[in-house]
Amino acid sequence: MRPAPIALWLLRVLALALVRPRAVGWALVRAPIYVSSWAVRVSQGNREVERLARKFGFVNLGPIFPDGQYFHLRHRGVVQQSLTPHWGHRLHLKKDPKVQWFQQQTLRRRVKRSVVVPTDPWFSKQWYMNSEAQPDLSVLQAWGQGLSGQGIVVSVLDDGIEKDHPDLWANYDPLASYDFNDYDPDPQPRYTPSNENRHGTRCAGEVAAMANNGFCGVGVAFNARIGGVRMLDGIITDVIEAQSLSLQPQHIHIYSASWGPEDDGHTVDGPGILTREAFRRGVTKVSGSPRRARVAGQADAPSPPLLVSQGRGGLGTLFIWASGNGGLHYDNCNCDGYTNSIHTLSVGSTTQQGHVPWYSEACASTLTTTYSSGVATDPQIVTTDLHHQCTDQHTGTSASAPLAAGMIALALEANPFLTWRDMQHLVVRASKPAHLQAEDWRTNGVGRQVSHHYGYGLLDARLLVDTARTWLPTQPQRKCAVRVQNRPTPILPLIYIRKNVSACAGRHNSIRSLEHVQVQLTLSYSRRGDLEISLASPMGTRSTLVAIRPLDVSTEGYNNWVFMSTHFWDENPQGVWTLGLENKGYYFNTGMLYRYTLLLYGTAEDMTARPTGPQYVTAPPTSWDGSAWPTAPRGSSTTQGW
Ligand SMILES: *[C@@H]1O[C@H](CO)[C@@H](O)[C@H](O)[C@H]1NC(C)=O
Ligand SMILES: [Ca+2]
Ligand SMILES: [Ca+2]
Ligand SMILES: [Ca+2]
Ligand SMILES: [Ca+2]
Repeated sequence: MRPAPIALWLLRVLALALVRPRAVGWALVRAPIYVSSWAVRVSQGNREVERLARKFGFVNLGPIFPDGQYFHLRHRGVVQQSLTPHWGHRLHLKKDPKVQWFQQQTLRRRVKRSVVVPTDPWFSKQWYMNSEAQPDLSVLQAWGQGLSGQGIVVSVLDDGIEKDHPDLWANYDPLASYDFNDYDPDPQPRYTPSNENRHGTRCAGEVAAMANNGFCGVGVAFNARIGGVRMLDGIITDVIEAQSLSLQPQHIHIYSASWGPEDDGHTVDGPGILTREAFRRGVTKVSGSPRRARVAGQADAPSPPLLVSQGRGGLGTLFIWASGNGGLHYDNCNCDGYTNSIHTLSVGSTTQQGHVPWYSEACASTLTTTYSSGVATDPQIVTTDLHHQCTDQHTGTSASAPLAAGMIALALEANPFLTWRDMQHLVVRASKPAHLQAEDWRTNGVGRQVSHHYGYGLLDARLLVDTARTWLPTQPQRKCAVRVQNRPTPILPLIYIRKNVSACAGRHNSIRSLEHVQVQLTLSYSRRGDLEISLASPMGTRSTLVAIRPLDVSTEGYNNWVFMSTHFWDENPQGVWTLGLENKGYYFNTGMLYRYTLLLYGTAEDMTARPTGPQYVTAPPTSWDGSAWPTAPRGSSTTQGW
């Protein structure tokens, strides 16, 4: 029984319905939104208009042009915004012999062009945003719709933030900041001759550097509030990571992190018990222990379990994570338990020319990609730097995650009711292969192209915000665990383990459309890095869970390690799953597989049945202005499908 998530989901649907007019307003590109005002042309000017107004209950707002032929009327009894014209008044005006022409007014979306292109001197160097790169991140198009991250709070978990920087100070948010290295509220970086603590300040500027202030460039979400958590400049413990990731979870919407275990190509490591708990608390509701109310003279009576709200008012914290910089060491980000967590949205990198950068790590858990640096001749990222400076030399995968965090801030401004899972669905849909080059692009079972280098491809801000506006909430997450094997089996040079899976069909957690898929393995191997592990879905998508890592000579194997793949997103999980274990190295390698569990996450909904592209809400056939005509009251729209 999972009553709580379903109740929560229903609440969210209701909340969404109540505030939907915003989304409806945006849908007017195709569907007009009628407002409570009319333009009318009458034969005898003001006298006739006054008569009309009295007769049908309009307010005469006067002539539109000085010659007094066209008049502006408003009707107080008509809802302010509706998806259908007001048929009653239409009929009245049509029948009146003195009315020569009339038109119920509709919303027109117009944007001030002046705010669209920032005037900042270094914006011309921001090739990934100023349409110099083709395609770029489409940020200009999202700004052109009036989005700039207003009201969204982002925190960069790193080595601090120069909070008095001339391009950051106005957006700096002390409530989204803390110093866990010195345990004080001030995350100002520690200054050293080598400027080693410039990283957090650089990442912060990518998200929220100020616009139109005559200084440096701009952040993707230049009106977002930005905080910094100083936690990488000192000893790092599970406690410090957990505290950083759960700082002010009701205030901070998005955490951006570009750190993890060493990218040395032989580490297999993930978050500790407290940090895993911090992720879990960020996105799922946590039951506290039942409180016992002591009433005088009575025995202890248990009260209902205390529900501690999850991050972002129950919608779930957004953790944006860099995929890793271990490319040179043939590292694989699926050996990094932070980026491969289902709770983090992992971001890879590409160069301006669409090449895989030398530092980039490939793995199946990467969801999307943004631009970053490449070889010396490739342009790098422009952002704020220590000592009130500006730099055009920010690099690596850690430059990509903050760009994605900024774009996600724009999407959250367009629709503040997105859950952490909604956002991942949107990112899957708003990422495109574009010109990104890789040898492993494949089309998965639902027709999307996906690569281990790039996930679903280059993230497109315009597509992301458009899809965000009209997104129908995803149904509660379901999890189906399939224990495939727990008897020791020798790992031959190549073995396949096939399992016909019902995906919990007929049970409360039956899954129709996949989100994340995890494979939990315990195995021994004589040389861990030589073993390539892959997973193929019933729909024929093959995903590499870990490729060979030549530097990983460990004899420890994997102990309950969880690999994750995003490549099966929206596929139907029913049918035969095939795990492949293959020796890709030293001929005499041996090993034993002890335990293999397949963990499927997803929903009961057939996500492929949703219309592609932005979706439109439909109006119910009800009326609240007393007329018999179907008008859609502002905010009471229902969504399709249920
Ligand atoms: C998998 O199991 C289902 C249900 O038992 C069955 O209908 C289907 O034929 C099986 N598929 C294969 C390939 O064995
Ligand atoms: Ca401090
Ligand atoms: Ca600026
Ligand atoms: Ca790594
Ligand atoms: Ca992840």
